[in-house]
Amino acid sequence: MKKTTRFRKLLESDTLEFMCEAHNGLSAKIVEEAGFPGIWGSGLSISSQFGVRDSNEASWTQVLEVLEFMSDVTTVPILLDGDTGYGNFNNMRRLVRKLEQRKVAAVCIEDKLFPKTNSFVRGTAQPLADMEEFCGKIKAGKDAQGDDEFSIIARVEAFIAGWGLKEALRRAEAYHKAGADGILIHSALGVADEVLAFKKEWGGRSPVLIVPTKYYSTPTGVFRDYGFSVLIWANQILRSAIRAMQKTAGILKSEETLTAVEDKIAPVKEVFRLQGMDELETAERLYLPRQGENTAVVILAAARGKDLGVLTENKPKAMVEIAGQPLLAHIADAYNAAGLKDITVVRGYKKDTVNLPNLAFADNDAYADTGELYSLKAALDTIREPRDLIIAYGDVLVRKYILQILLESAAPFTIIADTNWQEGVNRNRFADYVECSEALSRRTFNSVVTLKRVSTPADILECGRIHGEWVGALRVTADKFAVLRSTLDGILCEPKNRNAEMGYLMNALVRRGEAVRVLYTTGGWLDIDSVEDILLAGSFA
Ligand code: SPV
Ligand code: MG
Repeated sequence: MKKTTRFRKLLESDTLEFMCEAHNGLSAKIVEEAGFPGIWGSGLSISSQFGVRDSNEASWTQVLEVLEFMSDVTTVPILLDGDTGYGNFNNMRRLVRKLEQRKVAAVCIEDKLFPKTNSFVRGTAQPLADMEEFCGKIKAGKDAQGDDEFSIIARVEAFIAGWGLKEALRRAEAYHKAGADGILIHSALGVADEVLAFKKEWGGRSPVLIVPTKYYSTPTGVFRDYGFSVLIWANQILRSAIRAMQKTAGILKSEETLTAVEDKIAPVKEVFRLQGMDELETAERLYLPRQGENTAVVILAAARGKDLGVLTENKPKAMVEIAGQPLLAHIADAYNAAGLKDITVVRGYKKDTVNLPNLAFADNDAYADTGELYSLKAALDTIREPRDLIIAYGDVLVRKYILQILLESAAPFTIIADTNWQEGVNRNRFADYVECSEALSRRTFNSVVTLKRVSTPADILECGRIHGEWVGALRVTADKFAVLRSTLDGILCEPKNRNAEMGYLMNALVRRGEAVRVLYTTGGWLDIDSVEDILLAGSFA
């Protein structure tokens, strides 16, 4: 049901209905949750939450902004306290159109002069609007509304200004004739006499609304018996918030600790609930790319890196500084940038120096006489549930796109091979050269290339068979987690394999009949084996 329709139903229902004040999105939501079928957008409260006076100091468009937030987070109708309509008939027309755009159901205007003063501030000194002029304003508003069920309430301030019942009735009648959908009769007395007298005379000519802020001691049943249409609690949410804020601020200032307030204020999770964080989380699952979210990364960083000499005397290679931060931090940054946040680093040599934030650690304390697979086992032992995995070297810098290519692969096992492998040969070191089902060519664009063999120290690949160099990252999908684990255990149960490296594992997987997908690339990575590499890495990072 439209909000305008819902407000009309409240206005025209034959029982007394209650509306409650709100002054921003949060309070509007709270009022709706409390069960109120409608919200009073109080001028006093909205100006107060801005910290200004209820004297049209906040511009009407600033009020409108607040109304928009209130309307967006609620489903019940809002009746705006529109003061005097913020100008003449012309301003009123524009106000009505803007309110309708924001799904505000109704506006109440009072017959005073702009800039208005709150009715409880020297009321009898307040001049009333010219009655005819005010009728024109009502008519203009009614003619401006696009939705037939938008409502305009005319607020009669005759009692406030000290003019008495006769004037109140005369004005109410004129406003009714001008098209007002209801009359709000206001009074600043501590008893309800004025509004009761008015209602008695007015009868059922049109719905009557009241604001019993001052005559609050009158039992609500009296208003019910008199047949008032809507009762408005006009400022109590604001006033209770003021008291609570003053109290908490005072305690915090004097006690200088949260312990005195923590269990007396709303928990942060209540703030999140009111903000609708649940919905956002659901939407994120629906709309945000989730690449990498379920992937755990294992970085093998237990080795010292002897070839770096004094640089690794007191820390492992992974912690050697490159461009101002440890190699491992650069590696973690690249993985983070690809959406990979769950990173376990296997430490060994000088493990206490490997202590970067936001990383998990597993230790291979036997690093001195074991190899990479032994370290991998230490990491897998910390990962209980089957997960997608990326196993990577702790001395290899990679560009983010390399990781993205790896993550996009649908294959159960995937590696990246650099076709520019000849460069490495000149560097006179052992490298993870790979022989594949096919060399890179135009044909491989459409075919699935798989791994045949990785060069290992015990079984070095001859030059003629090399198709690329493994860049040091293997991706395994969760459904092959068990295969990976059992292959690894099978290797490590043999004492002679204590020193086995990653190439050995990949060859074992191939021998078991697993297809290890190879994606070719050129460059985009750098392994750090020498002091010269560190210098190169500075510009890479
Ligand atoms: C308001 O809530 O701003 C009102 C009602 O206009 S009163 O303050 O009682 O005049
Ligand atoms: Mg007001």
